[in-house]
Amino acid sequence: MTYFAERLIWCLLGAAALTLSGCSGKTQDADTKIATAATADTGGSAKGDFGPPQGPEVKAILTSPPNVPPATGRHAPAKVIVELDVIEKEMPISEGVTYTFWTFGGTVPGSFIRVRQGDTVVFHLRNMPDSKMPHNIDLHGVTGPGGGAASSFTAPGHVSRFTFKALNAGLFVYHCATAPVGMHIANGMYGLILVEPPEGLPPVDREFYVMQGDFYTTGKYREKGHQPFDMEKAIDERPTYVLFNGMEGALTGDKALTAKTNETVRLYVGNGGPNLVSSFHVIGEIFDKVWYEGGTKFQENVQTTLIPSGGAMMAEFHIEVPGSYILVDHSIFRAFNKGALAILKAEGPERKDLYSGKEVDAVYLGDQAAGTNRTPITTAAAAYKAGTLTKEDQIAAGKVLFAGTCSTCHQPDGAGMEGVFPPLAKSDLLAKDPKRIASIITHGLTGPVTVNGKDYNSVMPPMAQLTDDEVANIGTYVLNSWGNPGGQISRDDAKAARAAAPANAGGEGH
Ligand code: HEC
Ligand SMILES: [Cu+2]
Repeated sequence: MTYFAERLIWCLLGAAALTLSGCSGKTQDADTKIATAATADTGGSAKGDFGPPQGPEVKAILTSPPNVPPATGRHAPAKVIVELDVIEKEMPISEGVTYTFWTFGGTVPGSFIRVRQGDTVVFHLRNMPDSKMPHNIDLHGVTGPGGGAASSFTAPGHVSRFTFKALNAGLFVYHCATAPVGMHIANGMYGLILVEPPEGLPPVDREFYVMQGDFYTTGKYREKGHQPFDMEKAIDERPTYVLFNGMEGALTGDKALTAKTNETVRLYVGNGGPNLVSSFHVIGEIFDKVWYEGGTKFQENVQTTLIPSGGAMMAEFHIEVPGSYILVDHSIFRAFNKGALAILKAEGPERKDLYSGKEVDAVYLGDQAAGTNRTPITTAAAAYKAGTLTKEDQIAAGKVLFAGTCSTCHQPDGAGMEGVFPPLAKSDLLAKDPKRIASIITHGLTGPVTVNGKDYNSVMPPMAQLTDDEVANIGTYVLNSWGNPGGQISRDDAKAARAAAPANAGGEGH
């Protein structure tokens, strides 16, 4: 049934209070104008009342993230049964870290619900018998006080039922609203309900369900073991984690979202909060369309879109170029230091006409050449040629190179930065296998490492741009500085390390 047929039915059903003149079969133009006027007069929601449900009852298909239920495909209002379980359970929040989540449907975010505007939704909320808390649900797509909260208050081992008519189309957040509300949300009690417009949404190739949330644990970011909720951090809005889909790495590695080039992807993205606003961005893509705030209108050609806490949006983009696209909260420390990072992998043939990949990698010294005294480097190079290179030459050259390459992260005094960049000063990891430094420089290092009793699990990019000479000099400098054991790295050591397999962080030396 078309939208206009729909309107006709609605007119016949006697929504006369709005304006009957909209029903008397005039030109489309006039009709549109009147629809607009009606919207203004009524606040817009009564137009979603298409009368009583028709046809057989429908049981809503609920999906776990990142999956989205299929389109309802319905053209008339129906009675839709939703059965949602509240489950309190321990799950990983990061590698080696667990948290007691409170969930709708056993996942964070909770099950995705998809209905059509005008549907009558009969909502059953079941709280598992082994729950410790009562819970309820406030759906932002409900017209009625509390969005269902008071009617759905459910003790452990009980089930509640309430019914609402989905008057407004849009993408809506739902969440638990039991006191203390902030705590229930912080523990993962939120999800999305899509109310399709009567004509449905335009078909796309892939749909994904992603939801951001901020989490507060007593331990630090990535501190191992079971981590309880930290009320004080939550009140101060100092999250330990900011995550997509409830767990660091929920959508990376082999759990990354996948698509193919030439496909159109639609993301349904919500923000459960409880505190932060998301600056949602996909690195390397431009949203062709964004239904901002989950509403009816779309904006086009958007780079970053704001998703309020307790809000949502839909974004569509066509994929032209294959590769990995990174979903982030562009408040960027959240992405790289609190976990707000997901990956969409697109497969397909290269499109060099659209994106070349790296074309030039030439030396560009810029100001660095003028500002830095590079004499020790040239001295060392000349000494090497003459066959008179000493350890002292290497240390002097390595010192200059270290300042230009490594000190940004490891700090000029090699002290590192706690929890982020491990120290090179008195590093027990280096002492165990001093020659390994050549491999670490040329191949980089990823995965968990322990240095001087502290755990790190981050990424050092490979410094493959350095020549064998430079690697040898930096390595020798580090080994002979800050209480490290001494020793020497030769050009041949560097060459051999570059050719060998990368140093594995999980391997020996860990
Ligand atoms: C962009 C930041 C960054 C730069 C630049 C960088 N590193 Fe690292 N480095 C790291 C990180 C992060 C780790 C830990 C990796 C992990 O967790 O697996 C690390 C680990 C190491 C380690 C082993 C751990 C330890 O403390 O002994 C050594 C040695 C090291 N880096 C040396 C260097 C040297 C030498 C350079 C310059 C050529 C350099 N790094 C440049 C970030 C960096
Ligand atoms: Cu709750």
